[in-house]
Amino acid sequence: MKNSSNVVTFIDLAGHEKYLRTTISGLTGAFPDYALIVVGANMGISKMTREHIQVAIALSIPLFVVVTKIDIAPEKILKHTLKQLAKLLKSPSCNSKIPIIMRKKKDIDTCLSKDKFIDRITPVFLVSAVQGDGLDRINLFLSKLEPRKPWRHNSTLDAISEEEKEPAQAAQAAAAENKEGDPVEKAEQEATKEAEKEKEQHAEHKKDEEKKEETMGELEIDETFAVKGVGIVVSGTVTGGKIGTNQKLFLGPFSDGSFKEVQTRTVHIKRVGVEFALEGESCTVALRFVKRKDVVDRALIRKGMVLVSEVTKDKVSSVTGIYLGSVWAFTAHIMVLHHPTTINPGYQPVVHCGGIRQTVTIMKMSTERLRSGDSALVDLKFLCHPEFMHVNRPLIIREGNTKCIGRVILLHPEYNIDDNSHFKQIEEQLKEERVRQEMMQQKMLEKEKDIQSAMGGKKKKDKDKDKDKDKDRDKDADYRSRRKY
Ligand SMILES: Nc1nc2c(ncn2[C@@H]2O[C@H](COP(=O)(O)OP(=O)(O)OP(=O)(O)O)[C@@H](O)[C@H]2O)c(=O)[nH]1
Ligand SMILES: [Mg+2]
Repeated sequence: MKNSSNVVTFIDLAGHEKYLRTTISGLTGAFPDYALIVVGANMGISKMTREHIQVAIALSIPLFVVVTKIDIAPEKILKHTLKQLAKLLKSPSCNSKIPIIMRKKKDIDTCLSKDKFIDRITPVFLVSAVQGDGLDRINLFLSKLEPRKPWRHNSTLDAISEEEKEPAQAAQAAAAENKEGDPVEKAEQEATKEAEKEKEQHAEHKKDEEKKEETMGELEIDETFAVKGVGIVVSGTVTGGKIGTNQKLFLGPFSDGSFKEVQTRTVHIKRVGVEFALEGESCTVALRFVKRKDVVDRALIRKGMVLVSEVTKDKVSSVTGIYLGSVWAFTAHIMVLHHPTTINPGYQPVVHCGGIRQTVTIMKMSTERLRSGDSALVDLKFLCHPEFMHVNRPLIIREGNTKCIGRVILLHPEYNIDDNSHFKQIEEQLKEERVRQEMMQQKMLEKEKDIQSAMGGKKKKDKDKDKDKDKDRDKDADYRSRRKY
């Protein structure tokens, strides 16, 4: 661990239907960078394979498939399995993926260098765990994967929360995003002097934010331990900033919505003591309550609780612009993948969102009722206790055979909404966002075309890009190695 430059963490989730709840929690709460779906060559595509692929896609986790036991699968059966798999992946329910079998090492480079792996290409590996066939290719592939930041779902969220606060600022952010875009549009936006001024202010504000983020930290708890002689230890993923030793943090929300001040004693990554853990790393943290009256039993610390460097009450955070407190309810945009009849207000399914898993009540819906295939905005209220939520994070709603996917749009610290007017506002914002996204996509496509037409320069560009990537990696490794073990 100390000498390695590249560490891959595997999270082994359960395959059996009985444990689907746990598997979904693992996929939402452990923030995996990629999902590795294992299929038995001799067994074919099972109901659970479909379910797991669907959940990974709903959570926008890029996936790849390992078809194992090729040593014992008759050729005819293997062919049938691969055909079934291709059919499933290419279907619209899987966002029309493009499965590609990785037969040679070269295929891996081709697939990764296209930078499209994240999007639609789904690598498929054929292996025998017993005879070792194909394992070298998986190892090579794993060593080349880049980490993602699956807990970050900012684009829209920032636009929405900022628009709520200050429409002008949000427009500025959008203008900045479109920097390289349409010159006419740019000219229009820059026409007024006021806009310029605000732009400067925005840049300054951003600098301040960056400075503050240096000392910021957020960890989502997925397990707790009571260690003899150490006390309470929590484990989880760092979802913002860094978590270090002797850092002052807030732990919560407890069932009354409160946060308690704690200080970290030690931080471990894979059982090795470190000075700090960076965003994206899984770690365990030993805690000490700062005030004696705050000391609580380990049993009161739940999955989905957080350690945060800042808690704001009744307002958005000055650092992230996001509400940092406990919320009782939220508005989500959901799509019903399957429901036997209709969903109406009052319905009580379970929501999985990050490390959170709790029963909610549907309070309001933007449509009268929801059937399979429908989508709508819904207000969901937690049944037992408030939670720490992130806007724009994907969620999965389940109850029996019912399955909905969606994302968090708006947080309600307390729920006291009488009418449906907020749905209209959000719908407007979502529409704007879709237009913005389409524009961006269009621009990306145009750029891609430009690159392709300039084929001569392409190879060099790729090389430069690889060089940059290597540089980044070196820098990252350097930063990590400077951390004291
Ligand atoms: N012949 C052969 N057997 C394999 C291969 N891969 C796995 N197995 C066997 O399949 C059995 C099940 O493997 P597991 O790794 O436990 O499967 P799993 O999907 O993790 O099962 P759960 O954890 O129960 O969901 C074991 O007995 C393995 O030895 C392979 O490539 N060839
Ligand atoms: Mg297993």
